[in-house]
Amino acid sequence: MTHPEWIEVVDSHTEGEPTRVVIEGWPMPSGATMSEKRADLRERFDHLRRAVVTEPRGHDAIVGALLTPPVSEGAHCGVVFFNDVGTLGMCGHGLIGVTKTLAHLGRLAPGAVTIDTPAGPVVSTLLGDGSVTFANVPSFLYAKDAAVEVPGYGPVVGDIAYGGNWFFLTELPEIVIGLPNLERLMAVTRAIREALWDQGVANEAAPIDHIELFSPSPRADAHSRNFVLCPGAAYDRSPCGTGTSAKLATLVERGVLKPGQVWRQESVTGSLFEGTVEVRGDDLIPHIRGRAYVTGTARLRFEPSDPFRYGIRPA
Ligand code: PYC
Repeated sequence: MTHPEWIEVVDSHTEGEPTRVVIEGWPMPSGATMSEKRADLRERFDHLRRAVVTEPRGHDAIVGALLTPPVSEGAHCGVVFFNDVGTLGMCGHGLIGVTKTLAHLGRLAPGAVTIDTPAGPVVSTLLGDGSVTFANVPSFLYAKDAAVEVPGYGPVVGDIAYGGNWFFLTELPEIVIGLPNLERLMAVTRAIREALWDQGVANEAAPIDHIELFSPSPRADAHSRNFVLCPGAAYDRSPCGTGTSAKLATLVERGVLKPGQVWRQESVTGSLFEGTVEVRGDDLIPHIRGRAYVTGTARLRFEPSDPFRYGIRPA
């Protein structure tokens, strides 16, 4: 195990959801592909994941981003995203945060760059007004109207879709999506996630670890409001970049949204992502636009005698 005494980070939030980009002090994971780098990070550096994003130096909602050398030709860099419980294939709000952070550090000028992720290369564009738009990995509706029996709530029907991570998307009109209702929203989405796993309602590749609820939005400029339970203990404060991608692919495949047509997704906190879908050959490529703001820079310290050097919760 490597035990760095400090790691430097830049913090930002994207439409309310925090990203912590590691810029120095974390040894590079090895691997010729981003999936191999992600696997190496899991195997050799899980203690650093916990140290950087969980308490006492972080909290459940932070998504960490470890920058790596690129693996595909012409790419600007690679990135492995991680959170309170593990790693992510892609992270939309995180990619917007990484892009703004690189610009803040003087490592990126306005324009488009390719960034490699374990889910595949994505193209991120820093726009003149400071917002960021990214072209995601191919996204798709995997299963329409999948049913699950949720203990305490009854049958729930929803779609299973991929947008760089796996999502179960549904509507529960009896539960209002809003900040005053967070406890109920967390409880029902956790219950759905557990029921999906217990009852084997699944895709073949990876567990469905994000649950996304939708309702109409009170905003005149938004098409929908969502609540997204992330894989660990947190909900997404932004509309979720990969979740909005999964939603857009679902809407296109259901014939509700046309390619190129704008969809504005509001989050439970009231923030907004704007998205469209591009058809590229057989693939649906979501384009998601949002804003991120740098909130701080820090040198996290890990004293050898600190009993919570690698987080409070055990591995
Ligand atoms: O924006 O894709 C996203 C995301 C995933 C988990 C938290 N945010």
